[in-house]
Amino acid sequence: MTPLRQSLRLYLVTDPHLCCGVGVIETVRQAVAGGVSMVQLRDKDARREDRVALALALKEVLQGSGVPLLINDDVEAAVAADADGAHIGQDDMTPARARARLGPGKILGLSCETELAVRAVPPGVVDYLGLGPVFGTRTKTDHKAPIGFDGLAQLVALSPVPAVAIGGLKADHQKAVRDSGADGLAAVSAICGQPDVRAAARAFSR
Ligand code: TZP
Ligand code: MG
Repeated sequence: MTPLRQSLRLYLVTDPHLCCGVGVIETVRQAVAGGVSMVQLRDKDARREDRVALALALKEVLQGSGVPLLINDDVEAAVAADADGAHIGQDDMTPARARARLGPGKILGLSCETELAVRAVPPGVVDYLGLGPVFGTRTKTDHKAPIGFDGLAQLVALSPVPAVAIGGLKADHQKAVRDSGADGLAAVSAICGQPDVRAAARAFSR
């Protein structure tokens, strides 16, 4: 298994509103203690300088853990913070442009909701795909229709790169995600804001 596939196993995507109890930094600390293997800083409303500052703080938390830190949407913030990579959507900077800004050594993820989008993934540019939403979710309301596990399996089969499932996923979906062929599962609300973040993350690795 390549290190990236391993990192995709349990992917925490942070949400500052859901993490409001202990905060994003403490949430990440506890989630990594619970077995999270990759972290994405996702904060749609932050100013870039605040996003970069938070990324730098998260890098310190993740230092020595082997857990990569990616930044959602904001490739320039990922460059400024020297994060491990960036995750973009269909409406963000193009994958080719993001790759050019990040350079070859960084991880680039792309969200795809449809077969059309997966088929359009440019070769040799993107490292992994985020596929979903598998289920409807209150965490992100502007998504297309949920694809379910059958839809997920179809997109995974088409994906030219490793893939992670997202959208309404809880610990007991782990097996269905694995059966779809995806390399891992990304979660926001099943971990962020849970009363015991570490235990919530650990529930996924059981
Ligand atoms: N992209 C597709 S669904 C989603 C994102 C960022 C949110 C997933 O959140 P949750 O709380 O794990 O359902
Ligand atoms: Mg985006």
